[in-house]
Amino acid sequence: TVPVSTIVSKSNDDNSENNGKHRLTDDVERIVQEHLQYVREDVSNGWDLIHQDGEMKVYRREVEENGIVVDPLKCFHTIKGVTGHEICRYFWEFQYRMEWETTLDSTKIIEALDPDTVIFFQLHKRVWPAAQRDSCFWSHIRCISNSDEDQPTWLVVNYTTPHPLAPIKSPQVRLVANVALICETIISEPPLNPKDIKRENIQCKLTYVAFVNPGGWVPSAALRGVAKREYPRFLKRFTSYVVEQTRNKPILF
Ligand code: 16C
Repeated sequence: TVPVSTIVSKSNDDNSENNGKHRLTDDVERIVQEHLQYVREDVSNGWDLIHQDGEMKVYRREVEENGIVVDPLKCFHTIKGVTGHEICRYFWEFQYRMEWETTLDSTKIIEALDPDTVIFFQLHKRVWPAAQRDSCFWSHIRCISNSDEDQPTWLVVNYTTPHPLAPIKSPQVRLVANVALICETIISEPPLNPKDIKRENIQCKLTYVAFVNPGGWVPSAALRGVAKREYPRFLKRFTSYVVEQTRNKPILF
C-alpha cells in the first residue's frame, strides 16, 4: 500500500466505487500480459551480451527509430537471500527509490490509481551534452500465482503515460519508458515446515527488461556508452541494497 503522506493528488474519478477499476486498468492489464509473454522469449538471436558479472548478464539489441537509439535491454540475475516479493516491493515503493536510484534528481507520486498502481513523475540527472530528461509513468506491482506448491511470480511494470499534473516543460525532454522487473523465488531443500525456511535457503531469479526512447536525438555512441555502464551499475546497486535492507528482517514471501 502507498503511504498516505506520499500521495500528492487523488484521482478525479472515484476509483473505490468502480469495482476497483480505473481509467488505466485495461492498459495496465494489456502491458502486464505483453511482458509475461516477452519474458519467455530467449536472447539467442540478435542480442549482444554487453556485460557479465557472476550471475548477472545484461543483453541488448541495437535498434534505431528515425535515427534515435531505442535499444531494448534484457538482464538476468540471481540473488541469494531474498524473495521475488522483496525485490519487487523495494523497486516499486516510493520511499526507497532515492536510496538506490543514482540517475535521478527527484521523484514523486502524482496520483494513486489503486493500492497497486501509482503514477510517478521523475526528473533524471542531466547527461552532458544532452538536454535533461523527465519521465511520467504508471507503476504497477502484481503477484501471479502459478500453482499451490510453487512460489508466486512477482512483477513491477513502469509504463509512460501523460498526466495533467506533469506537463512537458522545455528545456526538459520527456523520455518514453516501458520497463518490467519479473521475479521468481527459488527455495532450495525446503524444510518440512515452511516456518523453518531461512534466508540461506532462498534465492531470487530476476529478469529486468527496458525499452527506453530518449524522446529526442542524443548522440548514439554516447547514449550506448551511458547505457552499457549504468544498467549493470543499477542492477548491482539495487540488488545489494535489497539484500542489506532485508538481511535481519523476517522473510516477505
Ligand atoms: O528502472 C529503473 N528505474 C525505475 C525507477 O526510477 C524506472 C525508470 C525508468 C527510466 C529509465 C531510463 C533512465 C534514463 C535516464 C537518463 C539519465 C542517465 C543519467 C546517468 C547519470 C550518470 O523504471 C532503473 C533505471 C536504470 C537506468 C540506467 C540508465 C540508463 C541510461 C539509458 C540512456 C537513456 C537516454 C539518456 C538521454 C540523455
